[in-house]
Amino acid sequence: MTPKGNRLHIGIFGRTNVGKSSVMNALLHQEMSIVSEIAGTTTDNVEKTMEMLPLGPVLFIDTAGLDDESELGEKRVNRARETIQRIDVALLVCDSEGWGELEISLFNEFKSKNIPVVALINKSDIFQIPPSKEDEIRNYTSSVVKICAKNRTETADLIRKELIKTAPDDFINPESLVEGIIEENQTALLITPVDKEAPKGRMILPQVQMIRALLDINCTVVVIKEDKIRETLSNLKNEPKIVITDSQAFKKVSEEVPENIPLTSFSILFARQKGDLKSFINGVKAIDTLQDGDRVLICESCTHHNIEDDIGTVKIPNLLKKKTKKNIIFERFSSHEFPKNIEDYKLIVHCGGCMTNRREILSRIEIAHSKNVPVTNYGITIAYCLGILERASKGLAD
Ligand SMILES: Nc1nc2c(ncn2[C@@H]2O[C@H](COP(=O)(O)OP(=O)(O)OP(=O)(O)O)[C@@H](O)[C@H]2O)c(=O)[nH]1
Ligand code: SF4
Ligand SMILES: [Mg+2]
Repeated sequence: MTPKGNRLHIGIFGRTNVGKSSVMNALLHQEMSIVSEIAGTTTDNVEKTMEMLPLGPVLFIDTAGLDDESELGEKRVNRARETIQRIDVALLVCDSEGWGELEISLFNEFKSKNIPVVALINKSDIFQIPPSKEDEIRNYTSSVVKICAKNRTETADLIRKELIKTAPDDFINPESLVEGIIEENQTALLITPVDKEAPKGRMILPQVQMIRALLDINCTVVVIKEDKIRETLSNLKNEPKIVITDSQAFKKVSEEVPENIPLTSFSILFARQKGDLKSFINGVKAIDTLQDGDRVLICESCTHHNIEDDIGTVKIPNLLKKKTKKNIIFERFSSHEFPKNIEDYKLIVHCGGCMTNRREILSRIEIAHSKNVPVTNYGITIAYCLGILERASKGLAD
């Protein structure tokens, strides 16, 4: 199954009762989200993945109405607003009367984040929108579709056509994980420790994705554990074009892989694809300025089961303590929501983001930078603390 982070994230927004959930159900051809005539029916995000050809794997997110004034409304509205940080395309639903201040402010928010917007004028079976109103909407976005969400097949068809036109190009033609580091038919050596963190009986998602990216360009992929490096290098007829290692084995790998063979890590390649490698490399330097009592935020995009020497709670804090010799306060945050008080932190160390999309990581970097808080990520922190960041990121952040 396609990882969630690689799916086009499509958010459905609008006032209560305009038909957002009906649109979601039309797109999915099933009763996924509850529909009713009572305003405020959707109280929390409803997410569903699907294969939408020819776009490919997408994730739909139905949100609560943004004008919900009920007791719980504020929480719901905040939740819907948080969703804006991680969507690639917005479907903004309104009915014939509903293009007003709320839609305009939402539209401006999407525009400021470069999120393309498809405006959906719903309930066309019972309302006829005046042409002047429709023109007004077209002044905001060229993508305007009149729909009747009750008519599912036609609605899904109209929206799909519009999505094909509006989806961001970096989704339609994404850059490969291994772009620029290896060419067709060359050999890559992957080093994947199988330790307590490795799930039983399978490889973790970043490893699988890397193998797939290499196979896509017909490379030979040699996968080993970290105790077979010397043996494998001497057995291979030709030197590998690139060695890609799990960050946790960096030290040993960099000692055993000769300097003339390029070496990088899974997390550095993912940081390049998912976020902004340059920002992360600049951000990591803040480690050297940390003082006693400074707070560092360990930020994870999903909640996962903690294990004994978990990377976020144990490994990264230990590395930073050792490197800085300062008494740093670490706080951990795992959610799609981003903490409101990030200016209280001297550094944010983000996880690899394998379960999230590029948009969410870029939004987080942008928010942090707007508050002058440096951001880096796990893999880059590990490489930096071990003194091998320069080698591992050579030529990748230009
Ligand atoms: N006539 C007509 N009714 C529609 C259409 N689309 C949705 N509705 C009705 O409008 C009402 C609200 O639809 P929902 O899909 O629940 O709207 P929503 O925007 O998700 O509402 P909240 O979750 O409460 O914010 C329901 O009674 C739907 O049956 C449409 O195209 N035509
Ligand atoms: S915390 Fe981050 S790196 Fe870890 S599994 Fe979740 S998204 Fe992936
Ligand atoms: Mg709803």
